[in-house]
Amino acid sequence: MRESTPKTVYLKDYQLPEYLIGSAELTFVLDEQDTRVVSRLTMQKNRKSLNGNAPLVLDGERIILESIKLNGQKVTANRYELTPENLILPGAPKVDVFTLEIETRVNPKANTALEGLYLSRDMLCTQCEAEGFRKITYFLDRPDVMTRFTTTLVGDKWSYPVMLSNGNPAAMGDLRKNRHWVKWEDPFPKPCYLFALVAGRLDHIEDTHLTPSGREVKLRIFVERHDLDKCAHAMQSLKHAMRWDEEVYGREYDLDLYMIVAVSHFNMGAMENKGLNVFNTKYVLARPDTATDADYEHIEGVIGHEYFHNWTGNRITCRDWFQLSLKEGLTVFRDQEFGADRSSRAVKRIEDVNVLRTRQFAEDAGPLAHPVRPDSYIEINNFYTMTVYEKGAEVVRMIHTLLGKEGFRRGADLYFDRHDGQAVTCDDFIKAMEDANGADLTQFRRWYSQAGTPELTVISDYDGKSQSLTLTVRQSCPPTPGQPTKEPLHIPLALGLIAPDGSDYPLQLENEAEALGQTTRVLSVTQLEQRFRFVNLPQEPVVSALRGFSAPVRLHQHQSYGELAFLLAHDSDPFNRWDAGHSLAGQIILHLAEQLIAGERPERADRHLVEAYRKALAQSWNDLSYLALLLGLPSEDYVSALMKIVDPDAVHAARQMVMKEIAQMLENELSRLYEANHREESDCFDAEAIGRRRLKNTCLGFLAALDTVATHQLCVRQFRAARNMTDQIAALSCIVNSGSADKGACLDAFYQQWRDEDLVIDKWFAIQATCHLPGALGNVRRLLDHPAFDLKTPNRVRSLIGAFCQSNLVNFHQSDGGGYRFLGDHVIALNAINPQVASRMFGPLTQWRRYDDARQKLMREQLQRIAGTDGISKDVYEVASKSLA
Ligand code: 0A1
Ligand code: ZN
Repeated sequence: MRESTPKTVYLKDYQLPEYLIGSAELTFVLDEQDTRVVSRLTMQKNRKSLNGNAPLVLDGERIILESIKLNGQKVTANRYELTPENLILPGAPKVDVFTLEIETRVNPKANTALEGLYLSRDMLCTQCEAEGFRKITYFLDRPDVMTRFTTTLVGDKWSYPVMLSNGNPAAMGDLRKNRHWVKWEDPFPKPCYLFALVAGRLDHIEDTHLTPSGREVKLRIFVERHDLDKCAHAMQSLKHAMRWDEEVYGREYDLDLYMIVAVSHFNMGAMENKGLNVFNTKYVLARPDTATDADYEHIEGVIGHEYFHNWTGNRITCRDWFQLSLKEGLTVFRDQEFGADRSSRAVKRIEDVNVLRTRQFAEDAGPLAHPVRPDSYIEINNFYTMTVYEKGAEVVRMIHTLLGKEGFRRGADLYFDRHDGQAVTCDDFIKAMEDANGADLTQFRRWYSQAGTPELTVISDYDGKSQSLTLTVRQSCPPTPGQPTKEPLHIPLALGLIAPDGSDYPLQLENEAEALGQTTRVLSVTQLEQRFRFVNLPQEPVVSALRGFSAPVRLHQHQSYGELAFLLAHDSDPFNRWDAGHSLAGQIILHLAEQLIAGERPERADRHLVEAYRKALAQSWNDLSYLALLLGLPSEDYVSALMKIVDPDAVHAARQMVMKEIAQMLENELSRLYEANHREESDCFDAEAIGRRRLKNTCLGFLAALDTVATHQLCVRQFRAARNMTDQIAALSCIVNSGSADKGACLDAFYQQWRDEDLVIDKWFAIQATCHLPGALGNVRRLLDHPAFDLKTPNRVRSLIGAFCQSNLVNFHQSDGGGYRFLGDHVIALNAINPQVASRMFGPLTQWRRYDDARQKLMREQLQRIAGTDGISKDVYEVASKSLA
């Protein structure tokens, strides 16, 4: 166990910083194992802080202190105090403004946690968010201390020909012994979490962007030489993102240079460091033969996300880490909208909601549930969550829905004007939205402070005589840790009413003189129970509620299979149309699973689904990606979420049954559609080609469920002929999950073809890790010994261990607890190597309360084992202890 319980940090304890750092001149003498850092800080007492005579407490961890000077005078060891986490000067400096010069050393190579300054292959790089800067040098490591940074990098020309930091290059020169130096200046004050440096043997591609105000910005993407041919899409994405932010938000970039570096060892997706984004290679590198259409889309999304942070995050940053969603929720909302504008809005919305409903809803219902603005944490790295990011984005989206597009833009303009250059709170954001619109969001603010997914029940009552429909809407929110009771929320409920002929009724509420022609209305639900009466409805309508998923709630509505099939056929709201089909399929699978659990042997699934699919297949569609989504069955996660006690075996078996039945009943239609959309193309990336591939591979997935020699041949044919990764990997996945005799040969061929492309080899691991056939765990264990596997590379860990535990429910939850032990082993191993990756890995175990007694016991055993680990990190301790509480 830990020697001491890690301490909890509370939002209510926030205090202004007692000292500020106006400027920091940093010099790094780079070395793989012994980098010297000289930091010259211009500091001052913070006049706004009450306690002007407080001791100076700097943050710093795992660094070797060489010397300190205060105003040029050496500070001797008896005049400072060193703890594992701080450097303390007990007596406050006598003057208000002073300089502090601190010399320290760090070992990047020993830094397997990948936080602070570390080595990725032979490249030196940094990750400072949230609290990594304190692992580089002593500093006031908090986001409300904003500093002007100047960085000089000194290094060997052969090892570090390229040396980058934030801002603009200011000077450079040669030194003796084949060494050189470069000086970077960032004119924008920033918190130290946005500091970055990168040094190594890097190549780059370059482009330019002309801003509306006429400035030319140089854009550079740095990668290792062999990856230069995989940067074009990232560059295009960046240019699109820059244009989009100019057009939609009127915001342009503010430095002369924008740099992106791709590194292969990275804990997360990417990081928005000012002027120098550091990216996981996964979100930069793409070539048609190495990356799937989904990869292309994710790259555009993440490039956009990091670029948009320049305004929402960097120019205006967070006062403290409790406000993380101020920048993340808003920036995710911005990247989602960018994606929607760049491709199909409906498809994008469905994908985003799918992630929210399966993953964020589970988080919100589990032991780690927390509000969008958490009020306490042990380790802030544990709060880069689905709730802060995705639910945070939904909260911003609801403001957009309530204020409308123009109102939202007015609010954003005021927010940027009012707070540029400041570190602010979520409340400041809402205030700007209110002030710009004369709106009152008092009740709405509860979305930031209340955890848990609200339940919204909609009951409709049609009265033929008065031709009116009364909707009774009720809201409630389940208790979450630390929040036993909740207040009602302000929920925007978008809805439509559909006539029996499939057309939308114009909507008229009882107190209105006439219908205004609108067919979707946003109702403001603010009370526990509320009634809305719609009039002028000659025939009973079908209610299409929560259109576009207008609020992150669980909707309860009594709908028959027939009504869902009707909505699937007619709803004019593309999200709800898809959702109706999804819900229909989900309920049918759930019903089958329940029959299996009860020991029945259901012969076939309800026919509503097959008939609805048959209808959909007979129509002609413009957006083939959308059709592919319409046909896709809900995930096992989605179905599991509908069960009181999850039975992973029953869910899997039921879903497979439905998959196979659809394939049997619609084999001709699916085969025809497959053939009609199958092309062996290598470099076609327009929406139509992407849609064709998505639809075709959805059809292939169904057909493969038949698991016959003919379908094996079909998959192998596609696998062998594929000239793009989307088709190749789709076919390989079908093969691996089938009884095909060619399985081993295809896996080997794939490995040989791609052995030099790390990101493709990640896919090779993931495909095997997610194989739903029996024996997958044994195979995953064997793959741990594969020469290409490495516990120190987060992408590899996620592709094998993460994929198995998070996306292979049936095998992870095998009843003997083998999957749980496997995860326990690796969380413990990773705890010592990389605590962030370790703690992000064991999400599945935290959900133990959703399973049967036997599984609960086995899962808890592993949590207890983890909690008892020697040398447990704060990250892992927090998740394990909260899960068990
Ligand atoms: N701010 C980044 C996410 C990020 C957070 C933490 C990291 O390391 C601990 C790295 C990246 C983003 O939202 O993209
Ligand atoms: Zn972000």
